[in-house]
Parts: sequence; C-alpha cells; structure tokens
Amino acid sequence: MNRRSALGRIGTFALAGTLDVDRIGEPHGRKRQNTALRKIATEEACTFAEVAGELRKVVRAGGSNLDLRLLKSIYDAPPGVEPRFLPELLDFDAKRLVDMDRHGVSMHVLSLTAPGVQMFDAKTGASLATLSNDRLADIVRRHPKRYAALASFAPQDPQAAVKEMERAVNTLRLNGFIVNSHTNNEYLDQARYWPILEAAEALDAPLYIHPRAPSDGMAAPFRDYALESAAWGYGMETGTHAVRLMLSGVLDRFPKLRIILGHMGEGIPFWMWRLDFMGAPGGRAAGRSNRLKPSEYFQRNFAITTSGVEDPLALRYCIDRLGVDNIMWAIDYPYQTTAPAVSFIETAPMSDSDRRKIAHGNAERIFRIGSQG
Ligand code: 1WB
Ligand code: MN
Repeated sequence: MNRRSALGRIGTFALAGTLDVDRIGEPHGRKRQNTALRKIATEEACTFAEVAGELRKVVRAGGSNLDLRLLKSIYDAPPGVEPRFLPELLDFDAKRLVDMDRHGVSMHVLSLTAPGVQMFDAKTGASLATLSNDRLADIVRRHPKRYAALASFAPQDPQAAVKEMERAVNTLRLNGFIVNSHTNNEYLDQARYWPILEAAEALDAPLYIHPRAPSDGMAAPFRDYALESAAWGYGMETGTHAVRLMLSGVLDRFPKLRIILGHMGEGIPFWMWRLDFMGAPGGRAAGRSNRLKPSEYFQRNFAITTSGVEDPLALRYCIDRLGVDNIMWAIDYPYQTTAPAVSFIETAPMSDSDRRKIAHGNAERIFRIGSQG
C-alpha cells in the first residue's frame, strides 16, 4: 500500500473545511482546465543506472543512517517486490513525457534525486556527479523545450565540487545546482564548504537545497513511525539547514547567493516572525554573526517552491508573506502525482498575473529558462 492510499484510510475528518484527508491526491477546489497556462515544474527527480547501482551498494553496506530505510525500498527491493519509483526515476522519454503531455506540463527542471552523490566516498561522488551532469546536458539537448536541469556536485571534496560547478554552468549550460542538505552530517555554513557557496554566487546560478533525512545528531526521535522522510524529517532537516545559513552570517559573505527551498519553504515562512524576534542581529553571545534579520536574508537570498504542498491556504500565506516573485510551482515527480499538482496551480485562488509568475515566469527568471512556449 502506498502512502497516499494509506492516508486515504485514516478517516473522514476535515480541518476547517480546507484539508480533507480522504481527498488528498484528488483535484483541488474548483475544477477548471487551463491548458493555456504554461507550467514549469521545478523539483523533478531522476536518476541513472550507475547512481542507482552505487546506492544499492550503500544500502547493502548498512548502518544507522536515516536515509537507508527509504533507499532500500527504491534501490534494493527484495526479489518479487516492485521497487518504488525507480522505473519513473530512470525514464526521460516514454513515461515522463507522456505524463507531462497528459497533464499539460511544459517542462520539468530535472535533478538527480536525493541523496544525490552525497553518501558515496569523495571520488565516487565526484565521478557520478560528472556522469549525471553529462547525461542531463544530453537530455536537455535532445528536448530543449521540455527539460532544464540542475547540476550535482560532491561536497565531500569542495575543491573538486567547485570545478564541476564551473563546468556544469560554463560548458554544459545547466540551470543551477542541487544539494541534498547535509553531507556526512555537516552543513554548508561550515567554512570548509564556503568555496561551494562562493562558486554558486560567482556563477550567478541558484542552489536548490533539497531534503534528505535528518543527520545523525538529531536522528533518534525520527526513527519511529517513518517520521524521517517526507512526512516530517525532510522538512526539519532542511529547514534547520536554512536557519543555519541565515544565523551563521555566511550570507553576509555571499550576499548574492540564491538558495531555493522546496515544500513551501520547509516551514521557514511560518517561522519568520519568531526567527526575526529571536534571531535578529546582535546575537553574538549565542555565537551568531548575522548582520541582517532572518526575514531580510529570506527576501534577498531565497526562493521557494510548492513541491508536495498543494494547500491553497499555505500558498496564499507565502504570497502575502514573501511576495509572489520568489515562489515557483513544482510537482516532485515521481514522488508526488502530477494531476493534483496541476489542478492546484490551475485552481488555487490568486490573480492571473500571480498564477503566471508561479507557474512559469519566476522559474524562467531564476533558472534562466527561455520563455518560448
Ligand atoms: C519521497 C520524496 C521519497 C522525495 C524520496 O526518496 C524523495 C517520498 C528519495 O515522498 O516518499 C522527495 O524528493 O521529495
Ligand atoms: Mn523532491
């Protein structure tokens, strides 16, 4: 039983009439087909056989890392059990383009799925990032109107990562970068990773911080009830990463860095007032060195996507709180299904001008995607 049908059996309660658990996965609100709306989906997952093979080895080596449980179900399913998501992750033609066409999705911004190359040794990680980036560039070349792509790099070796980031933008012309939160339990505000932030800023290319499960130091309470993944742990891990970047002062060092968070901002927009109150400049006694308020960094340095949060009220709040220009639509294919994500962006209450910005305009600007239909 997949997560969606499991949720469907929870019950019939509804919250304030806006979230009916029995209807998760069904179209939202008014049904209005709007095939004329250009839709660029910005957090769309893929993988390659070589990466999948190495992840299977990581799963088989075992250990206490919190990502392993879910990775096993995808990359090392027992004989006779269908691997979750893997056929869709490996496909760029038959299934994916058919799904996009069926639902009127113009483009996927592709990225190597979590945990990317970050669980491999440094050398394997670097070589598989190169392989993935080369393949993605080929796929974009074959389907320039249907795909854009984010480049991977292996933070395990920051100097090699910078070289690959430069190649990915200057030679392969990819549209930005993706990193899956922590690497070996370390975060990008740590000085060892500054060259990566510096390179993203210098290349003027956005860095998408995609979730993975919580790092070892905060793992324990997430081990029960499958809390570690998309239900809760992904957001806690990635939101914590973003707060570290804001309170460490590292964004004073790289003021033009653009960071993207999925899942409606991983909770941060809702915390903005409290973060400003508690995390305002002057917190040196707490070991902080941020010169701006968290909300000022968030406005200046961040953008968010709607991946996996098809809630019109949450979107309304984010538009009002952050401004519409830094919000982009996403599906999170194949982990989320396309139909309800499309229905969400086509029917959630907002002006037509806001809808066009969120559906495609902001993605064209932030990822430098051509605006031809
Ligand atoms: C799920 C979502 C699983 C994501 C994943 O495995 C990733 C899930 C790597 O919904 O079960 C994701 O990228 O959001
Ligand atoms: Mn995702």
